[in-house]
Amino acid sequence: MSAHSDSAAPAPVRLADYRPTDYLIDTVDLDFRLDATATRVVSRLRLRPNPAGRAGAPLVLDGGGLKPLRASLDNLPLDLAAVATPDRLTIAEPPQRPFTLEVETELDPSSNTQLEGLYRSNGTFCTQCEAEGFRRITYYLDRPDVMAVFTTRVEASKEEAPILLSNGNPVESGASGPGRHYAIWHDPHPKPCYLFALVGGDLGSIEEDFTTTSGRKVKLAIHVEKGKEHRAHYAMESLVHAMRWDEFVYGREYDLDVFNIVAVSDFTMGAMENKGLNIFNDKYILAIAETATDADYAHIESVVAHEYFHNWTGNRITCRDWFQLCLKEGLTVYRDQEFSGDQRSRAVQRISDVRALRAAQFPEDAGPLAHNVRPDTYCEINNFYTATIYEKGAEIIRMLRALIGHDAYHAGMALYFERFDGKAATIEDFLGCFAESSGRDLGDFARWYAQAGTPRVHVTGVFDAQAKTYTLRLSQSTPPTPGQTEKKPLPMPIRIGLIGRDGAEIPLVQDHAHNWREEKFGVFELAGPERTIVFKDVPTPPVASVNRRFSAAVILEQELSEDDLLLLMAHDSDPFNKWQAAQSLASRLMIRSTAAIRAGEMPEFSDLFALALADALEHYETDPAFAAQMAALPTENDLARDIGTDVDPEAIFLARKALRDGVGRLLSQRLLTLYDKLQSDAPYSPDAASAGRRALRNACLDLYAAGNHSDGAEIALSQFQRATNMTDKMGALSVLSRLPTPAREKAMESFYRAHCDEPLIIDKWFSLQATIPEPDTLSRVKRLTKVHAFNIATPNRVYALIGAFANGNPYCFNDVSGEGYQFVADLALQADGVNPQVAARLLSAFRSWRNLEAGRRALAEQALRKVLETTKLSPDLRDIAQRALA
Ligand code: B3K
Ligand code: ZN
Repeated sequence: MSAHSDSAAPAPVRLADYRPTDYLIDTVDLDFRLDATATRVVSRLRLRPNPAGRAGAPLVLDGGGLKPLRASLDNLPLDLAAVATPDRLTIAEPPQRPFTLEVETELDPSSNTQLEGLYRSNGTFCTQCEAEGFRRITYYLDRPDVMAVFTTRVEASKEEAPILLSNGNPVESGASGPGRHYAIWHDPHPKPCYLFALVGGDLGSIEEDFTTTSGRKVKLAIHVEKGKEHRAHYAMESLVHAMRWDEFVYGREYDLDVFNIVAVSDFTMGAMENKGLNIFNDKYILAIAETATDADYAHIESVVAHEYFHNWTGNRITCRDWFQLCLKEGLTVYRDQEFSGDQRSRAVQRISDVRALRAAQFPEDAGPLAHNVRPDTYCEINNFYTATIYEKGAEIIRMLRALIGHDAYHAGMALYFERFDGKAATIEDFLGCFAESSGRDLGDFARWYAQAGTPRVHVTGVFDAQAKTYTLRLSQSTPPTPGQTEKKPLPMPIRIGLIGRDGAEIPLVQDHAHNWREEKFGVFELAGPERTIVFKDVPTPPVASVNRRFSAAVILEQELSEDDLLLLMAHDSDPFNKWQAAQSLASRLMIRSTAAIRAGEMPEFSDLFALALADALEHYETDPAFAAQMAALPTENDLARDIGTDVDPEAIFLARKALRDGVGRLLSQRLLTLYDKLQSDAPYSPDAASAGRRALRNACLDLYAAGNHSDGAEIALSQFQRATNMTDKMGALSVLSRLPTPAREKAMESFYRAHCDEPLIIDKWFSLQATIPEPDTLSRVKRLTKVHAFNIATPNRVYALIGAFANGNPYCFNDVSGEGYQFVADLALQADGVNPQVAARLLSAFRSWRNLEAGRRALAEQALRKVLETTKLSPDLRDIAQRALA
């Protein structure tokens, strides 16, 4: 099982080439004898010719570096040498009737560092099969449209693995020879093999009983490293909330007698939705006040829900092929976002989702790695678990719902569940349900899936004092992306409000085309390249609040004066646009300062902005978490994106620092007062309201310290020393990390000493140090790669240290020497020998290299070329390097 295929890059796979398989698999019987280095797997497949396939075609099963021991067809032994290679098993002339194929393979889970297939994490046997990991366990038709009923027997040493789990329901268990035991699991729901899972280990568990609305009793269990059971309760609560929510909002019930979650420390992604047996990165399960921040709690709630929601959107209805990945991922992200919005503040949820979309998806869509939400072609499917598939995929569902309305949306979903349950579906199947439920032709809407790039919507408004009308002109265009020069207009919902100079909302009445739905909900459809909307009975020149709630996933270009933005900041009844106004104004100031700094002039400052911000923070009562969002000024990456070309990350850093420092200085007293007022002695609770107060308090400290270094450091140090929960501890340490004082190094050291045996906490320590915006951070990070706690084979460690440096420290990553680029490229190469998916993710940090100013651009290109020139690249890393440079 080598990480690299021997030959050159694999041939691209094309959506247009899809055809059904020639054979179907009805049932799979698996028998695992777990062993650290020599696990034996017997697979017995019941196959039959597919009526939709080619009669008499050879049967070709996928393998991934397998070691076959024997094979038989209908109990007659096959000549292994003739039929099997590590990557393929071929039966040239299979029977044209149902038949049984049995194959035994041997695996070495201990040496599997790719974390795909069967591997070990801290001694626990576990699996990860999506997208194509099952073929690393046994030969199979490893594609999502082959759905079979699985029965799995697992046998292991009783001492090493007292817990034996697989998909479905437990059927039987018992002793099997000296010191060994077994368990049999049966999953009645046909599924593709990417949803197969197995776990064997010595774990601690918590359990809970759940009864579905229709009365099915379900045993819920979460299994974690022994001694950490008490850290799994929040995840369990989240699971129960998610199960209730899916019953209530989508009418979806759980469908097995047990639901197991296992947390492991070595996991490439966040978690995996295997049927009845979710496997999680322990980062998204374990939390108590002393170890996890409020943000960690929120992530746990959303990831637990996300994986649970896949039971219907992904598992019961799966994807016909991997091009349809967004069918399950975009939809499930949308569902988890709505769930979190219902559990917490809707406005704050929307703001954080849009922040994430802009931070990860917009740059992808604007750079060399841009791709359709449903790609036409791929070389390495693992490189398509992207922000575009997930986050933009979710935005498309949100827009669909806004366009057709709540009722048609839910009627369409009900139809989808009914019609495609137990099937492997396509985007066309999905959209067809909504075309039917809404009576609309969704042909144009489907372009959202086929056209890459972020649309730009340009808005202008004209007030006619005589006629008392306000005319709003909207127009859209999408810039070209790699391989797609011609772009067509996309139907999109634009939510609009008009605000008078007094701050009051003006009712929306269209002058000619009266449309009660648009006027009532304020959602206007922009379907073609442009649209003009004339509002009547507008008494005074209004300010248009456009794309409220970020109703369309676009870049808005609206000419608003600074007065207009201040008005929206103070009065917009739409919290998203209130926040957006603050962001836009701050961004405008900092972008002007960036240009000034590059020209050798002084940065700008605006007292009015700072004072408006203070007002917003002080009016925090209704939603402190929202106020904390107001306080978080656009990041350096946000500014780089808004600037677009000829980006100078150092000037951006200085401009942003200047505004933050200025705000902190001007508002010193008010920030400090608020900081004190928000102090609480109540015991820690992770609920949204308490978390919001902590977030705002920490934001106040952060801004205060920006303008008052030595005082700020003192307060931060005292908060750090007194903190009884990780949120306040990290809040303080993060403030300290940006202040080059001896207190910082002392705090870092004491944090390390306190938590050195807790890898998930040390990850926070890695990330903080990797994001210090100072010239010697690179040497610090290099030093940290040598400490005992760092391990290139553990994805969490690599993301926490190297990922944070590459993505969260633009000042140092883009150092004018090019050393940041070299370092990240070298680390990606090192990681490639261990876990190619992690390596590919690291290298994606280069996705915006073309937007840099000429000097840095050349250095970034050099680093990428060096990667590409390396011999023995994994297909994953090669694919990213090639596309980034194309
Ligand atoms: N479906 C998994 C991701 C699998 C990653 C494969 N490389 C997690 C999720 O989206 O729920
Ligand atoms: Zn998912």
